[in-house]
Amino acid sequence: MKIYDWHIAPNPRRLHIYVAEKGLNIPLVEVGTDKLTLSDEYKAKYPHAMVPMLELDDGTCIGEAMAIARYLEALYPDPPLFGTDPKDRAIVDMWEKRVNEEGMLAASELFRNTAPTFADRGLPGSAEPIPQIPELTKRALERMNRFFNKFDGQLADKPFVAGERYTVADITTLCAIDFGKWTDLDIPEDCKNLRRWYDDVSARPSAKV
Ligand SMILES: N[C@@H](CCC(=O)N[C@@H](CS)C(=O)NCC(=O)O)C(=O)O
Repeated sequence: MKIYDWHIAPNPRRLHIYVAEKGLNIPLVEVGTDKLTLSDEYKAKYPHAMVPMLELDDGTCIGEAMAIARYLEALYPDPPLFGTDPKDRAIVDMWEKRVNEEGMLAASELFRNTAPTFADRGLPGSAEPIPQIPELTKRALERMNRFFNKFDGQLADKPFVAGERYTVADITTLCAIDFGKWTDLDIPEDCKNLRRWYDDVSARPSAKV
C-alpha cells in the first residue's frame, strides 16, 4: 500500500502523525505541486481530488484521513489510538468528530476565504473555480474562538482531549490549531489548559514529521 500525500497540507498531516505514533513505514507519493495544487495525474486517477488517500495493493483507493487511520488501526492495533473498549472508543470518536467539525473545518474556512493564493479555491477538491466569500471570515473566527474555549475546558482536568490516553482526537486537535496559525491565529492567552496540552503534544516526535 501507499499514501498519496501533499506534505505541507493539514489533513495529510493527521495521517503522518498517526503513522509516526504507530511506528509504521508506509511509502508516500507526493502529489502536491509548486503551484499549491494537486497534480493533474492525481486528480485524473482520483476524481475526489483530495489528500490524503491510501491505495491498497489491489488498487482500492481509500480517502479521508480518519477512514485511512481506522483501516490501519484494524491492521496494527498497538498502540491503540482509537480507544480501548466500547465506551472509550465512543468517547474518542466523539471528540475527534467535534474537533474536525469545530476546529479543522473552521480553520479551513478561515484560510480558504482569506489566502490570496487560494483566491478561486474556496473549497477543496473542486475542478471548478469557487470564489472566496469574505463574509465567512468573521464566522470562521467565531468558530475558532468557540473551539479554543471548548477544548480548553475539556482539558482542565485531563491530560489528553479524550481522557487519559493520547488518541486520534489529540492528532486532529493539534493539526487544527497549527492550521489556524496559517492565518496568524493562535491559542488565546487565557486558554491555559489548551496551551499546556499543546506544548506537550507538540514535543512528541510524531509532531515533527
Ligand atoms: N475530509 C478530508 C479533507 C481532505 C482535504 O481537505 N484535503 C485538502 C488538503 S488539507 C486537499 O486535498 N485539498 C485539495 C485542494 O485544495 O484542491 C479528510 O479528512 O481527509
